Amino acid sequence: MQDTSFAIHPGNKQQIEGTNHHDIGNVRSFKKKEGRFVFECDNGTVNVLFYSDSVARVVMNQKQDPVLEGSFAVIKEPGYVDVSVQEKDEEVTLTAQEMSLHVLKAPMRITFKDSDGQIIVGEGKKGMGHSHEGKVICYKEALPYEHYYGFGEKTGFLDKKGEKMTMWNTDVYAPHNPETDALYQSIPFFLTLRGGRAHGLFFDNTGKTHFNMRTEAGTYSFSGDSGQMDYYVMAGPGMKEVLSQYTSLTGTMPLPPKWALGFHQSRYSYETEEEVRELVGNFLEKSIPVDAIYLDIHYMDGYRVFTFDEDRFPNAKQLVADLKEQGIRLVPIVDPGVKEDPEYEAYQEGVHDDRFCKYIEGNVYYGDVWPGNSAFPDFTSDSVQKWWGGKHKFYSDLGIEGIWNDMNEPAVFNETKTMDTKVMHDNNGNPKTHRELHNIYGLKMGEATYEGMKNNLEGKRTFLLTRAGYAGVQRYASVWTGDNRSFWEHLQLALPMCMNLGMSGVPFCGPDVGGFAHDANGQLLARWTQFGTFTPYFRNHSAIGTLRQEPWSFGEDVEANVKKYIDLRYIWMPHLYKLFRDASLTGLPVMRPLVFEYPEDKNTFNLSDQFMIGDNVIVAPITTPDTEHRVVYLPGGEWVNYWTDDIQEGGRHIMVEAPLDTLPIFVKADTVVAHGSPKQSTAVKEDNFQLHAYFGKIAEASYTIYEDDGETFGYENGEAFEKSVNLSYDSDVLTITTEDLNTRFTPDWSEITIVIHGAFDVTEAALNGRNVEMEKLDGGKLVITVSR
Ligand code: MIG
Repeated sequence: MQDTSFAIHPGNKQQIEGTNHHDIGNVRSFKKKEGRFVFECDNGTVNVLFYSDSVARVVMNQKQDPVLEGSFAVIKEPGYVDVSVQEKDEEVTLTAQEMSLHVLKAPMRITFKDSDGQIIVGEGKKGMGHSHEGKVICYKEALPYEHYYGFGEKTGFLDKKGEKMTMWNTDVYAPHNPETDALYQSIPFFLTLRGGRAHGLFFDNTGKTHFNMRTEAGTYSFSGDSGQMDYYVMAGPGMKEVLSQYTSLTGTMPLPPKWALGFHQSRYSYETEEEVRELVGNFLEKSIPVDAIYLDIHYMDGYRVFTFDEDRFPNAKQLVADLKEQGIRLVPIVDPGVKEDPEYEAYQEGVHDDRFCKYIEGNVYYGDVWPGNSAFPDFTSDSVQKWWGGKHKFYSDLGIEGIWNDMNEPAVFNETKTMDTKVMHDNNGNPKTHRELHNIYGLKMGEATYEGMKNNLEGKRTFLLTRAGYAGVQRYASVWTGDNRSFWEHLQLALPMCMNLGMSGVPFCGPDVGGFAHDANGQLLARWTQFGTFTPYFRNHSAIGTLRQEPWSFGEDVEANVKKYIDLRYIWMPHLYKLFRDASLTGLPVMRPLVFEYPEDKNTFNLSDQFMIGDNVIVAPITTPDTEHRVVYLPGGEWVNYWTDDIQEGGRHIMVEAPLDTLPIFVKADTVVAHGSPKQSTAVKEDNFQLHAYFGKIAEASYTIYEDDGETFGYENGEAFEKSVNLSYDSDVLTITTEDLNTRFTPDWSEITIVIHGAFDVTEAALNGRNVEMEKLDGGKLVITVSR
């Protein structure tokens, strides 16, 4: 009935939000207890804990003492933080180095301030509260000029001001549109930008949660249908600091194997071994790079996970080996549903060893998914984690190194689209209902899979792709944005969605290139592939029954266009790999909105149709049909058109020409990007490492090269190559200085080709104090080759 006008029947009165809850009331007592601060209030107990000088946690429980253990997202322990306490009649002040909490007593209201005494975020008329039904809510003061980013995987524009959002992992096949709310991922974290200053807020609640950023009344709120009010405030002061603080709590992405960064080809489904071999043959024959091919649900025997259908795939091991010879990995899909079949090993083991989700009464929960009636592993138990991870030996023994997790919201074919919320999760002996833990099912499946594969691969990095997740999912998996469609609107939608995932701690993300459902067309595929070149995750995928969408599916012109951009991905690979390495250390996203770099520039606040790669490259895809021009915003400074070397003065919008085979790209003047060469896959050795420096007014630029073997964890023991290169020029002399920072890994390439763009007057060059030869090309380009 929701799809007809019946949905707005006058009899359907909705409860007005916030009218039915009790305020936390007054503080009755305050004490310090074992490193935390305890406030007993009229309507609940509040604990405050510090995780660092700039991260504090507030937990409110209306029924019992706040539960501080057992977060699924946070892997950091509260730190020893020097906090000075001041108690007055009306207020308690807790002061750490970078942040202080001012707790008004009657009623309890918390204001967070920075070390200058400026308000980070405060509360006003309303603060924390709870309702009879066990809902918890918190209101914060909102200022008219602030902006919100993050919230994981949401449709709509970049800035979430004015939005109302729900977190409840949901399989949404219906076309995603601006009012599609809950999707596959739930990341209840956001950054607030307030007049150039930023702070973060993470609401760690694994049930259904709501964010109301419709701030007209001067407040925003976040609430949970179950669980505690449990949130962290990160003091910033910049957006980058906030993300580092958030990922210091929830973890950063491990450095993926390099092949995971290549171009991936998928289809629901490549159904037989022959089809896969033919597909690979096409890529090789056409010299289109590819690093991974996906096997969707048809590879299995009756959709039983940990099996291959032996008619369709008579020799999976040989297939995997032959593909690997060509530098291509096979990535099979693994869904959580285990077919109810007493003659099937995974089901037998699951029942026998009590691995499945059950009702409190002890009966196994069954839901209908691809294999029919199925049971669902209870990933909240460590023993199930081990069992499931170990089962992946089936794949690793075949030579498989990467896994694709789907349907792990979990999705079930029924009215509610998921598991019965009454199901009980074991949670290592601390049982909780599915209602309370729904949003972590995908995260915990990802953990089991990642850890299992990592263990099985004995020192090789694994790759996991997941559809569902919760805060912290970045520790295990990359995320694709689910079932989009081959609509231009969905290409547009993917930009802010991926940028906000990046600002939610998930740097490794991307949409299905070309669109999953609906028929693609050549122009859309070409433009979408251009965008995909610069999304951290780059996979072409399409649904059963839709037009084929492989690079050659729409004629030669489109094929050449698509190939140009897949090649470009490999040209940019050394730079992207370095940005992934940085992201794995700092938590800062590879793909980021301009506001992340230019938080003082109002033109960037809601800029949703262009993005940055790292801190110096702007990419402005074409996202509408038959369009060969677009406006690009360039922030203050000088920007170099990547294709023409033209220098543009920033701080303005410019009109850019973008014929069908052109993706507008701008590099910030006086910065460097690293390039390699196009190749069939990342398995092919790189023998043409280049640094491109774009000189502007400052005439100075630097870069730190990062390389490692791309497939083992050796880098964790320092087996990497790092070298800094500094370039500057003064009137007509170019000075290059290099420094080896780490040479414990030896790259495939032995020379670095330095290409300087915009060095018109240079007549001489010196490398570490000695004259070097240089080659002058047209257009102010200069080429110098230095040894590694
Ligand atoms: O449509 O496994 O989002 O990528 O191809 C339901 C089949 C199941 C949903 C995934 C999609 C995948 C498909 N799956």
